[in-house]
Amino acid sequence: MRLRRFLPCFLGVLAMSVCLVASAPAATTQFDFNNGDLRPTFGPGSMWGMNDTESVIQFGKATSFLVVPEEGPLPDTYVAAAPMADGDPDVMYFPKFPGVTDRYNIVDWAGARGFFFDPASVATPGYNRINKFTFIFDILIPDMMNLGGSASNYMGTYDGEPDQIDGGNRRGGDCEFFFSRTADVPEPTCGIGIDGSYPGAIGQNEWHRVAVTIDLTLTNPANPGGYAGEMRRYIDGVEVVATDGREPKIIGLQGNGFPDGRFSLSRGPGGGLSANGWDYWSSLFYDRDNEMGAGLLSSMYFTDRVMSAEEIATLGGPTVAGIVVPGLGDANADGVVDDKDASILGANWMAGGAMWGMGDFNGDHMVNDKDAAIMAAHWTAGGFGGTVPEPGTVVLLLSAVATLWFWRRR
Ligand SMILES: [Ca+2]
Ligand SMILES: [Ca+2]
Ligand SMILES: [Ca+2]
Ligand SMILES: [Ca+2]
Repeated sequence: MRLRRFLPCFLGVLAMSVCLVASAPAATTQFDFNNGDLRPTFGPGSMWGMNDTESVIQFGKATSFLVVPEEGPLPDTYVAAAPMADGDPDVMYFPKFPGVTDRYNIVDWAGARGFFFDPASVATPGYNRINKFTFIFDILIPDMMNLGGSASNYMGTYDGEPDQIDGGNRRGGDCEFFFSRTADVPEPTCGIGIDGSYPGAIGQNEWHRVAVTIDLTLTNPANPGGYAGEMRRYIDGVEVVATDGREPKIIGLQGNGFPDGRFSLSRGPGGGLSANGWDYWSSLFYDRDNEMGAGLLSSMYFTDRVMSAEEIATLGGPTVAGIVVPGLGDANADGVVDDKDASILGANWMAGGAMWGMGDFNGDHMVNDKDAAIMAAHWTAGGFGGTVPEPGTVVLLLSAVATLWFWRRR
């Protein structure tokens, strides 16, 4: 027992020392919905339901949910949702959320369903809000003929600026990145994007890994001094582009791709005003004028940097295990097992109901010496994490964990 008490104390001291040298890391969070709730698998971010939303969402295996068949007229029977190619994922199901009225008034959220999102990030240097980021969704759309908005064509994802003003019109609660049905036959098909540009082809009741990157800090060489924010879109690791001449700076050329503008992401109340004076949470799968649809979401990944086409290509298509699968011991999923992970493990020592990002690497929902041993066995200090721990602290940590490991087996 003495060693069990010693280790967390040691890790705590280590964490304090690390804080002095660590640079601000990217805020990266992934949700996999494997535990019947909205907690992230790893990372500092969080999401939660508006009003009574969490009473109408469900968790379970994908194939436990019924969806509309791909072909034929509106059915009176349903089929099981498809599994992924590599298995039947744990998912969060959300129904088609109703919009609320009066889209041209500032959002008050009364009666709204959907999710708020806290990226737990800092402002892009020089700006009020997060102007460079990436969202990735492992998602299945079960009923594309029953989406919202005009012609029942739209299903929104994130809304960074509900109070946005485009072309002089206030567009309260309009999402910034949509699925839009672009074909009904031979099967319902959606593209992805915004502002009338929806390339790509996602079929109903199919799993896909959909990524969107936003960079609002770019300038347009053709318009010196003007901004040219860029939205880039990917399906299963492959970039999709429109053919209307607006690529890739689709949102900049549209006139609203400027820093802290419509497409930027909030850090929450008090986090910094948008260009339109908005300062509240960004939302997910909420759209004020009903441009929504039901979804099965297996994983969602967010990072406050613009991932490259090469990185997204490497991630490929949807998988049961999630979008980014950290190596053993890598609590914060930054690719290295170092003192940052040790400090996370130490901060959650003996915690129950634990997730990977708290230091539970063996999946028993406890953070204890078993996880510390796993971390020690996979220690890879150094690399691109940005922090180079002093060799002495690494040796101390490893010796502490190793001692504990041998002690347990005597
Ligand atoms: Ca918006
Ligand atoms: Ca999942
Ligand atoms: Ca790590
Ligand atoms: Ca554990």
